[in-house]
Amino acid sequence: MLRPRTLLSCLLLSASLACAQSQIQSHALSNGIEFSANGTTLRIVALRDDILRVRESHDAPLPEDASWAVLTPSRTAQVAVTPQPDGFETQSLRVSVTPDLRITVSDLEGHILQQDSEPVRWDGTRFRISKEKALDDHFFGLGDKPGPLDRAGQSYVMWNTDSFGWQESTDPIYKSIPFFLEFHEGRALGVLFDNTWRTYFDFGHEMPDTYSFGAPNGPIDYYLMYGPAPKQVVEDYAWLTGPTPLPPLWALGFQQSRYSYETETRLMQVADRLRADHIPADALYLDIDYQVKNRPFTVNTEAFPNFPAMVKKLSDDHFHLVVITDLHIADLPNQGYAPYDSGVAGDEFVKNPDGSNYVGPVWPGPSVFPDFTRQKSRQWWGTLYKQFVADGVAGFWNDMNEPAVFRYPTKTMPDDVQHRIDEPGFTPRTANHLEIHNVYGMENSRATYDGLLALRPDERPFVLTRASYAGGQRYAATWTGDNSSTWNHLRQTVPQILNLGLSGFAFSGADVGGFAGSPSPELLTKWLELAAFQPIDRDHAAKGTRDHEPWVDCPEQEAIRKRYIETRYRLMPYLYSVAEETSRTGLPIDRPLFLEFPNATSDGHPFDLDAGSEFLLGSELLIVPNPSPEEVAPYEVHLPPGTWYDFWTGERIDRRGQASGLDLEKRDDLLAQKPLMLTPRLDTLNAYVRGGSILPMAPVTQSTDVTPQGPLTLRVYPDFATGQSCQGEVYTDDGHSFAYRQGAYLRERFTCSVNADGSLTLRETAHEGSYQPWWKSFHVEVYGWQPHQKTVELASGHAALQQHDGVVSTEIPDTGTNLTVTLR
Ligand code: MIG
Repeated sequence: MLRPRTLLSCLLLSASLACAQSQIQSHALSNGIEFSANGTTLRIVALRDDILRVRESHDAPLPEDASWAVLTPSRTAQVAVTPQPDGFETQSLRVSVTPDLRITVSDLEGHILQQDSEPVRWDGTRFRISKEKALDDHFFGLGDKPGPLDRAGQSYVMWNTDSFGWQESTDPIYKSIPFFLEFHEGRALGVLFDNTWRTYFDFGHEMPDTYSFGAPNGPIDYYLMYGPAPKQVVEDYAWLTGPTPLPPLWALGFQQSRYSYETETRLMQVADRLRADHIPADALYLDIDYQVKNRPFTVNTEAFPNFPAMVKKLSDDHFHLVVITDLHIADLPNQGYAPYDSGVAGDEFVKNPDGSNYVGPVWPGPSVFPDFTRQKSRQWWGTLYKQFVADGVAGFWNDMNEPAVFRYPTKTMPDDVQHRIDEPGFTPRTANHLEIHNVYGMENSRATYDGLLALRPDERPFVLTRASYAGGQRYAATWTGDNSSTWNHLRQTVPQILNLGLSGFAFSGADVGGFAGSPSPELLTKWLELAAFQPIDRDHAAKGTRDHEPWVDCPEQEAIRKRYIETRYRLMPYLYSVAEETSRTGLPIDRPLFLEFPNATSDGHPFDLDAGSEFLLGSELLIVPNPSPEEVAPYEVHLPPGTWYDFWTGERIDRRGQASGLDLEKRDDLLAQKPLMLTPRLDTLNAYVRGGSILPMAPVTQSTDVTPQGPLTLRVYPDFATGQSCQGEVYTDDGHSFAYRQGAYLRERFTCSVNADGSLTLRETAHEGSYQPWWKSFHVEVYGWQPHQKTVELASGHAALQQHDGVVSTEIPDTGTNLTVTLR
C-alpha cells in the first residue's frame, strides 16, 4: 500500500536554510497520503469523503493518536481515496500539496475551499498554520467568546478563565472550543483544531488576507469538514464530537436561581411565590451557600434542617432542584470530610512536581483538585453524588472548573501541576497543567455526567458546566458565566448562544437579568422575554444585587414576564421536538439565519450580517430582538426570504413592510426584500413563523411535570410562495428516561396543502413509536387562509369550523393512524 515517491524540491523548513534541495518522500495511503521531508511528517487522511484530518510533526514522528474531543469511531474512520500526483481525491474533495508542504483543499469542481498561504512556521515546539483569506470570508463558532457573531477581523486565545464581569472585548473567557466554520464564496468549511494547549486563532486581524491558528506546543492535528451547506458542516462536527444529548424535559422549563438562596425558608418562599403567581417554572438552584463553609458535597443543616424532606416537598410541587458541586475539595485532613478522605485514600488529586498534592485557595479555603484526566478518579468523583441522588436532587451545577483558583494574577493552578493521564485510548503518562488546563472542566463535567448515569442508569442526567472543551456538549449544558446587568449584555446573549450552538453546545443560556449588577425593571423584562426563546432559560443573580425574580417590580412588569414564560411552555412540544432533532443531528436549538437560509443573499454572504440580532428557534420560529435594545426609536429589520407570519397576531407579513391581513395576496419577490419598520414596545418581542410550517403547541402548565389539559394545538401556516404547502412534526416521550431508545417515543408528521378549489387538506402520517401522548385530539388553527363553506371533512364525517379574528380553527381527534382532513 505504500508507494514511495521522491520529489526534488526547494524546502523552506527554517529561516536559516534559505533554499536547499532536499528529498520529500510521499507515500500514498489507502485513505490519504503521507509526506516526509527533513524530519517533518505530514499526513492527510479522509475519514469520510467530506471530512479530512491533517496531522503534522516537526523533528519527531507524529505524536500519539488520541483525543479528548473526537469520538474514537469517527477519528479512526477511513474511506478509500484516489491517489493523485500531488495528493488525492475523495468523492467530494481534492487535496493537493506543494513541494514545500502547503495544502490546498478544493471541491471537485475546482473551487478552492482552503489553501495554506505559507508552509507551517515552526519555532521549537511552537507553530503557526496560515491560510489564505478573502476579504469577504466570514468565520463563526469558537464557543462562548463574546463579540460579534462573525469573527472575521478578530483574534482569540483559548485558555479557560474565570472572568467575572467579562465584557464584549474580553478574551479568553470560560471555554475553549477550537472549532470554527468558515464561509468562503457561499461555501462552508468547518475546522476543528484539536490541540488542548493555549491555542490562538487570527481571522485576518493581523493581516486581512490571511487567517491563522497555532499553539505553543502539542500536536498539529486538525479536521476539515466540508459543506458546502453550513448545516452539513454542523452535522459533520456532531459526527466527529457527538451531538448534545436529549435533555430531560424539565431542563427546558423556566429555571430560577440566585447566589444564593441561603435558607430552606427562602427557597420555599421562592417556590411558593412562583406557584402563587402562576409563573410556570421547573427548576430551582442552590448556590454555594447551602454548604458548610463552602465545602462541596456538604449541606448546612442549620439553614436546611431537613434537606431530603425539602427536596421531596419541592418535587411534589413539580420543582426540580439543582445544586452546585464545585470541584475544589477542601484540604481537611483528619476532620471526617469524606470527599477529602476518600480522595486521598484513592490518590485522586493533582500533584506538584515533587509528588505532593497541589493545594490552592478557592471558596472552601485551601483545596485539592481531582485529577479528572484519570478514568479512575472520574469514577471516584461520580460516587460523591450518591447521597444527593438518593435525596432526589435532579441536576448538578459544575462551576469554577476552568479551574478557578484564588491566586493572582493567573487565577488558575500553576503551569507545572501534574496530571496523570490514565485513560482508555491514551498511553498512560504525566502531563503538565499547560496541556490539560483547557480540558479540565470538560473532564469534570464528564465525571459528573457518567457518575449520575452510574447512579441512576435510566435517568437523563442534567449537568450545567462553566468551562469546557470541544466535545463537552456530550456531558453538560453550559452558560455564559458572569455577565452583567446591562443592555449590551442582553444583546450579547444572542451571538454568544448562536456561536456556542454552532460549536456543538446546543443547550446553553446566559444568566437572565445579568449576573453582576442590578437590572432596571425594563431590562429584566426584556431579558425574560428574550430568554424565553433561548435553550436554557435561567434567571440568576450575583450576591449583593437586587432581587431578580419575575415578580419583582410592578404587576405590569410581572404580567409581561409571565406571558413570555407561559409562551415558552405553550411552545414546549415544539421546543422539545427541536431538542430531539438536535440530539440526532447536532443542529443547534437557536440557529443563526445562515444555517436555514444559506442562499439568502446573491453574493453568498451570511444573511445574519444584515439582520442584526435575529435568530431562529428550530427552523420555523424567527425571533427578532431590537438590535439596539436600549433605544426607543423605530428600527428596521430584514426578514429572510419567503412568507412570514406574525407569531403573536397570526397576520401574514405584507411585503410592503406591514402586516397585511389574511388574504391570499401574491408574493412579490422584490418587495419581499424590503425591511420591516418596528416600533419598540416594552411588552413585545417580535417573532415570526415561517410560511410552510405547522407549529405544535400545548396548553400552559405550571411545570413540565404536569400533564397539559386539552388538545395539542397545530398552528398551520401555509406557504403561499411555494405551492401553498406546509409541514411540521411533533416528538414526545416520557421526558426523563432512556426508554425512547427502545421505541417508547412518539413522532407524528403533518403536512398541509391548499387545493385548486381553495380547500385545505391536512394530513397526519401514522404514529412512529409506541409512546402514548397526553393529547387525544388536535386543535387546528389555520392562518392566512379563507374557507368557502366552513365545513371540515373527516373520514368519520363532518366537523364544524370556526372563524375568529382571521383564524380558522377546528377540533379533530388524533386517531393515531393516517389521517386526512379537508377544510372547505
Ligand atoms: O466565584 O457560586 O459563575 O454563577 O453564582 C463566584 C457562586 C463563583 C461563579 C458563577 C456564578 C455563581 C458563583 N460562582
